[in-house]
Amino acid sequence: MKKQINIEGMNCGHCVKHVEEALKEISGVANVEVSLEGKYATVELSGDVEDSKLKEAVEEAGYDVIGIKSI
Ligand SMILES: [Cu+2]
Repeated sequence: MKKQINIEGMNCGHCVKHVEEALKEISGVANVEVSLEGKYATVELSGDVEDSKLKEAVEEAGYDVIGIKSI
């Protein structure tokens, strides 16, 4: 299962890495790709992960989550 997380507040490669690392730490997240231009992260899930958990990780890293959808 894949989900797209729309994120506000990333403005450089450092932000991208920061978000990537925050999401990769969640168990059940198998892969993460972040688009700086598109302002989103795509996560590949190997198990069940609540949207709230994804949101929390991004917000704790210092960015805003606008929305999460399955893709
Ligand atoms: Cu940055």
